[in-house]
Amino acid sequence: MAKLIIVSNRLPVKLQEKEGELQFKTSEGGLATGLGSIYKEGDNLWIGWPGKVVEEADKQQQIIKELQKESMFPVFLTEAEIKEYYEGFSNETLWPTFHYFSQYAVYDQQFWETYKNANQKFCDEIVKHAGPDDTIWVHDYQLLLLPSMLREKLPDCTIGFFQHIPFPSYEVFRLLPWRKELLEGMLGSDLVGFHTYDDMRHFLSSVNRLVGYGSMHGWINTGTRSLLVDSFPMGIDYEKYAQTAVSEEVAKRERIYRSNLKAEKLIISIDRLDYSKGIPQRLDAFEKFLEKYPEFHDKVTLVMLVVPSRDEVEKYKELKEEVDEMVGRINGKYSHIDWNPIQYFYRSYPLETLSAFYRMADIALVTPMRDGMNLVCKEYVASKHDQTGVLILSEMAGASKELSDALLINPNDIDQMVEALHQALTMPVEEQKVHMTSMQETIKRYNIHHWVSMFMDRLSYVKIKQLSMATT
Ligand code: GDG
Repeated sequence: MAKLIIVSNRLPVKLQEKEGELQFKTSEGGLATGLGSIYKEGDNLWIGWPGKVVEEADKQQQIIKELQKESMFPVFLTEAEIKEYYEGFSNETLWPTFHYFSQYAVYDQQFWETYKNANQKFCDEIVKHAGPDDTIWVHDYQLLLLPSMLREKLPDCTIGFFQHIPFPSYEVFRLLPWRKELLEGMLGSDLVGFHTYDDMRHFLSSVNRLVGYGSMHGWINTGTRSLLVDSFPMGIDYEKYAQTAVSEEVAKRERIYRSNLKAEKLIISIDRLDYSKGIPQRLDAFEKFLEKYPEFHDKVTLVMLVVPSRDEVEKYKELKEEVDEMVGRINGKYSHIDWNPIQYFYRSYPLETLSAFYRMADIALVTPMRDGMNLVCKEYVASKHDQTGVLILSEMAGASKELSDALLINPNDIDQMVEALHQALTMPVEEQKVHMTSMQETIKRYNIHHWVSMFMDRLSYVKIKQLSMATT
């Protein structure tokens, strides 16, 4: 029977070693939840790196055995591959370029060679499991070359590719020395998906100018085959966030946090530590807000959760220092004995804690410089059980295309962010409810399950269309 093979850089598990014993914890990430219902069906499976460098053969065997029970198969990466393929090419070359931070991009031939080899390693593992009738769904920028590698080995397979981060405009993408090879890698797919229409247009324009293929209504003809490029805005597991927010556990946490936080109004900010998320600019805006509106001193607190991320990469270490310094300076300037304007946490928290913060927050301040989609803002909206609260959202997040009821800001315009904060803090409850209700309707409908079925349906449609094109 035909099966679905999902491929991502990381498997949806956390692998830990406790007293020599290997333990797995299934991840609660959005992708894992969305695909969870389908990847365990029938013979479907998931292939990816288990998240830890394991070189001993006996340990690798143990991991393979354990993961197999969960329909997962590992691709083992070496220390050097993690450094050069993952931290290097993926996170120091592609990530900054695709987020319009090309001044941070490192162009290193060795990183590129290892990126190619690592993509080949994924391909080799997939080939062991895939048959000609199978569908392979490849995820994200770490695996841009994989669709073509697979196409070569498995010409009849159905291959979908989804990119979770933005695709930059041609003028930025063309800066990459390996730009043409990257596009050719993606063109091995039958369907290429992005979060937004703009990303899709940028991709088509780069394909046109760098590879020479035009397009019609998203269809590209390579001369030997046709593929479709389309946008699929990713949603969240709405019910999970809505239900967690009204659970007894979350209500209990909220009572504890409220009694400890003295301020009347709470602003929440949650991101991985990443320069694309605009954390320093957000702090700058909050500091200017405190300066301009002193009547809010003692009354408003910014709860800022920053989740450690890529701390081996130099730019991330620098950013951490910058954020630490800014928080220290602002708190040093404005704190009283019983009020800190910023409560800063550099760690990750369980879902229930996140949910309590979402539920309590009068404002969510989501201001990335660039974001493929941004799920935090959607989770906030889903958690507002009484429809109060205001979302301040960057125009540069893919989510802004769907959430036009948010207060949309340009994260480079600090004064605009200051005024948005003031507007949000003084917005009448009735007005908050109108906007929140409308956003909830959108997010509830276009949830993660909708996203998965849209992509899979479109992929089947492409195959049917290709067949009819071949016979006419
Ligand atoms: C990439 C793209 C795109 C955060 N802190 C904790 C925690 N989180 C969870 C959030 C949310 C997820 O992490 C972050 O997702 P985002 O979408 O906001 O951002 P990226 O990690 O950059 O994701 C992005 C996404 O892929 C999907 O396509 O939207 O644009 O960059 O779900 O809740 N979860 C827990 N504790 C934390 O402390 N449990």
